[in-house]
Amino acid sequence: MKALVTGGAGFIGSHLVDHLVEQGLDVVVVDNLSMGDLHNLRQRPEVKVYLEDVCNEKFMQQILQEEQPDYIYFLAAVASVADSIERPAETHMVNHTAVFRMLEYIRRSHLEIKQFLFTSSAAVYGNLPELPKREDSRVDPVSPYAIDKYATERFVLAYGELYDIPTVCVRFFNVYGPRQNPASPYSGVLSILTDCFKQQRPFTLYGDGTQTRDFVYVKDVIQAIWLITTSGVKHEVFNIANGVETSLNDILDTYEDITGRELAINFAAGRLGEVKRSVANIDKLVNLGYQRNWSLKQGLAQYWEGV
Ligand code: UD2
Repeated sequence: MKALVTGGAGFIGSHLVDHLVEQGLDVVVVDNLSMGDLHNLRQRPEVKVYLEDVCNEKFMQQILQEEQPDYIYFLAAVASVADSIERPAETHMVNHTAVFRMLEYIRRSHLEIKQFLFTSSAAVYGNLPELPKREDSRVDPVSPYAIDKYATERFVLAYGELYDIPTVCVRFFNVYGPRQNPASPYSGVLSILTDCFKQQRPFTLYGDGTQTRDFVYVKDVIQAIWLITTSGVKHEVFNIANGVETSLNDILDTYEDITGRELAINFAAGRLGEVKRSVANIDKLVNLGYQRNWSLKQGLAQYWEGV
């Protein structure tokens, strides 16, 4: 069995690659290292890495023909709302067009695949008040990033149904864990916080810290993806989250306990257009057999231990 992982040198992608190899699969990675890092991938005979852009249509078609993957995990993305607002046309190419072209190629060339999994985001829910977010909750994608994710989901599911391609979509909430890059101001807050604790430098808190998120440890994310693959489910959308709402203030307290260090905090104005509260309903995943292995406390403790 063979899997193609786009974005496989990235934070979540590289954990998925490790898991797929453990499960006995050969893995082909396509990554242009715009967000990813080769250090995330150990050299192994089972893993072949192509340093290419998923927007290179000819290359992607060639890879599909040559490699004939059984599973396709599309994780390559410009995963930043802010970046999508700065560069909507460029991010649209990666977050939408590259996926659409791949689906179209699969359709035209009648490639036999066992599962095509597209990774979407909680961003599609936007700022609507209903909580927790269920997969059938109303959506309100407002940034180019969220619009691309939602539009692509629709194509992925419609192609699945119309042309009998086993497709599935997942919506990531706030994923954290080892290998998440803290370097950009739009990096995940827990990677930034971890770096602040490690370097003993102050953390900038946007807003009053009462905003909430649903933080999910990357190992649980991989467990969820693998469950979705092995269950053979198709033409469905799944939230991937912890199902627990946590405020930033609570995170700061918990993390201070874990590290035994005190953090200096700079307060700054809340980020414009940001979601105030976020939490997922994960019943659909649980009904598939998902059992959360990592509470926030356990995940953070393991993350910190490895730093
Ligand atoms: C997440 C996703 C984003 C998009 C969005 C959709 C990540 C890394 N980002 O953005 O891609 O899907 O959800 O809603 O998962 N914060 C600080 N200080 C910092 C950094 C962040 O106070 O130095 C705050 C930030 O203002 C926010 C919270 O921490 O209230 C979480 O921020 P984030 O960037 O980790 O994630 P989020 O939910 O804004």
